[in-house]
Amino acid sequence: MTSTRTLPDVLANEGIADLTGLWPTETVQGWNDKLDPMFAAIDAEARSYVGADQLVNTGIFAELFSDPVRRLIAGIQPSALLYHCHCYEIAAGQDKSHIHAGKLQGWHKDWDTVQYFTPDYPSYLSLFVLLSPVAGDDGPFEFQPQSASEGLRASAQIVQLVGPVGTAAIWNRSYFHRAAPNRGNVRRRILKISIQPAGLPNDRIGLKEFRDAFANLDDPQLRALVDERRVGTTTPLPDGGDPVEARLFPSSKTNDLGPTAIAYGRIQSISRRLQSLAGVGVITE
Ligand SMILES: O=C(O)CCC(=O)C(=O)O
Ligand SMILES: [Fe+2]
Repeated sequence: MTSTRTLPDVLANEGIADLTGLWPTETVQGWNDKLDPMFAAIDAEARSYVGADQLVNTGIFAELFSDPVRRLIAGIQPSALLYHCHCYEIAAGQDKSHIHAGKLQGWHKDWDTVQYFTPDYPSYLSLFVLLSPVAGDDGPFEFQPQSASEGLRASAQIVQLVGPVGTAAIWNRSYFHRAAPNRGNVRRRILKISIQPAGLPNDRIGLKEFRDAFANLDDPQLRALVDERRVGTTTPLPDGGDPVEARLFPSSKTNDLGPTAIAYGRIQSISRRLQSLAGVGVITE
């Protein structure tokens, strides 16, 4: 569904937009050819990762941050810096979400985004590219649009990220979302990028994974995305960006949460907010 609204507008006010097609399917298949042996070596783990440094070494990083992708990112956040950049697999045959399973059937906001949350501007974004085909029982990512400030609602309309390899979305980490349980018999594989303005605190860009990525990149336009020295600055990305029209994701189902769960979630949300304002208990994931 196309709209005449820009991505920053949609990401601030609906929270999620469709990026399918931004990475050609053949390119994504090529990434899987490289990733298959890497993941095969670690498939005993409930959740397994291939990090930013490995994405650089395999050449995937350079294909991932192609010219149109960098311009799209800079069109939303001129000074974007990476916060996450990895591929991960989650185990098959599960009856619970792989993350935050204990509460609200896994529904959560990324609480590390709450302290500097701004309703009018999408500061904390993730991009997902499906690297394995995902149907309803294969642990789809689920997202509740139109309610970053409202909180989680019982039986709310939600977007489910299902589709073939290459299906992609960009979403606001301050909205409620979850991974549905991966009940199927295939490990679900996703490529995840998170971006935020360089001026915001960033406790991940100094990790070895990103330092090694930086050290092994030559292209200044790619290096800027992982340059720890940009933290705390407003330095724009070198190539600049264009405003991009958003494609909306239609909601396809409702969540299974009832009023009691929602009331509990409200209390939890208030308490997290207070902790965050007090500068304690900030959780990153
Ligand atoms: O794996 C997923 O589908 C969602 C994980 C999640 O909560 C996140 O990336 O913030
Ligand atoms: Fe999350």
